[in-house]
Amino acid sequence: MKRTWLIRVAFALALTLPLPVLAACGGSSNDGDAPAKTVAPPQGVPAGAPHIDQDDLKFKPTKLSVAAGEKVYFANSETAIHTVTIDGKNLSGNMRKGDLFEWTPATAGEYKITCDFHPQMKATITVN
Ligand SMILES: [Cu+2]
Repeated sequence: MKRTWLIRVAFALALTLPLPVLAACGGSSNDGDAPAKTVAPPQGVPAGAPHIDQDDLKFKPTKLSVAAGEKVYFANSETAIHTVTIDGKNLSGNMRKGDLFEWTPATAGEYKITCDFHPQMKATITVN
């Protein structure tokens, strides 16, 4: 009967789905200040691209060095709304979870990154 078949499929899925989730949770927790581990970049950020994550009401990492003309990605990974405010100018607007903002500095220098909503959120990007 069709119903039996459906139940079997559902049961098989229930058995297989949790395994990758459990495997992904196996690592130790990361406090954010711990040395960066090799983790996948936030969704939408190309592998290896310089990026800053907005998570735990922090920018992660808080220091980043890039070359002039190199694209920097900012990703909001949590439900709190953040901004990417660079040297006092809100360039991103409100960023919600999953939003990406791209910024390509043209000029070498040191740029202060802040969030309009969370004064404790600070990062510095050095452009060489
Ligand atoms: Cu914020």
